[in-house]
Amino acid sequence: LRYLTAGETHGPQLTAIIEGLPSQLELDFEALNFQLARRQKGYGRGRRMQIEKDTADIVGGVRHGYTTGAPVALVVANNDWKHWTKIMNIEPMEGTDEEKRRVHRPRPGHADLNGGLKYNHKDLRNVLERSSARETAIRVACGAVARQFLEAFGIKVAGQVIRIGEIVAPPHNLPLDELIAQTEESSVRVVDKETEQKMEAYIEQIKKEGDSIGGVVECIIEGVPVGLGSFVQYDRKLDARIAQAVMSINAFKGVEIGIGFEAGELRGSQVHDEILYNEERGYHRASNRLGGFEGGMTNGMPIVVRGVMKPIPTLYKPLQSVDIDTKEAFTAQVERSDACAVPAASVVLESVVAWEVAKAFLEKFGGDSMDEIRNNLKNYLTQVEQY
Ligand code: EPS
Repeated sequence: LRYLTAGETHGPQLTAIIEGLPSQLELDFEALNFQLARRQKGYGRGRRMQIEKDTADIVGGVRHGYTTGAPVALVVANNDWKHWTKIMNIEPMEGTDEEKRRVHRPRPGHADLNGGLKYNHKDLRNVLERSSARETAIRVACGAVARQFLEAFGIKVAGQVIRIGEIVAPPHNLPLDELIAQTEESSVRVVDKETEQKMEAYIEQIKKEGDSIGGVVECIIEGVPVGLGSFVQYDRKLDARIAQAVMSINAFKGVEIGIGFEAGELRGSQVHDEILYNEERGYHRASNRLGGFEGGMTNGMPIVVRGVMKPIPTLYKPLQSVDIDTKEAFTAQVERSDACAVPAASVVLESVVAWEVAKAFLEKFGGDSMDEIRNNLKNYLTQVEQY
């Protein structure tokens, strides 16, 4: 299972091709678009999100509501494109730098300068158009397909915001369905209403000061069978693949599985999850500090992954940089930006983790149709039960 994406933030559309999906997967188009809408929400988003109303068009690989086994092609249109048709035209364009909206002032924290140097672009727009986090819209569309595949096997995906800047959400023990329902009602994807208010006020303050703020988001996946991924080779360890996927989300600077970095502060007896057995549940763990992974494999406990997002680098408060034409210092002017995109990043995290789990699931139980996969899973679960 794999996908590639193409498209620029102010181009006509984002495109993805998913290859390796089995046939007979029923796709719920409304549920797919619901995931795109979730990513657009969240307190702290800027003006661009008022322009976009993201929906995914499926233009290949699906017939009468079911996948055929052929590559699935997805398209998410950019509404903002109509304001950029000349500037983003694929045909050669005459005109001044101003008319072309040439960018020669790299923004600190963005891909602009490194990308310009690497690809030898004197117009940094050629870098920023593709490096923009707009691309996460199509990644969420792919993740939504993976999520529906997992749901067909009773696997559920949830997410929540753990921290925005100084404000931390208190821990809770809600069942997954409750967590999903309550975070959906929250402007910042937290359960606790007091925390929500504090986070909103905090984002307002940051915005007023012309600044931006990041945070920590968490993804939980329940119902995953034991034994996805493998210890036998570095690139088959599923926790490692998830880490790569999380770090590939724009602006993410770190990833943790389970208690993550806290494991470096605690003793072994405080970290490892004791093994229990009973008829009903079979083997399970007394706790889940290791976030569902031992030896690069799922252990049947919920997968718990956290990622940290840095503050968005486009600031109203000017930061110093150097003009690539004159080599002179300047302080950046900003047209529009999000002050905080952490709630949206929570949805992106869910999407990329769901994708990696779906991929590992298909590797283990792989078949060309949903029926074949169901049979493979059933045989394996019987084997595990009888172990
Ligand atoms: C982004 C900059 C902003 C964001 C954009 C990501 O876009 P613009 O430059 O058009 O104002 O709104 O995010 C999205 C469009 C989106 O769908 O999330 C950036 O530089 O990464």
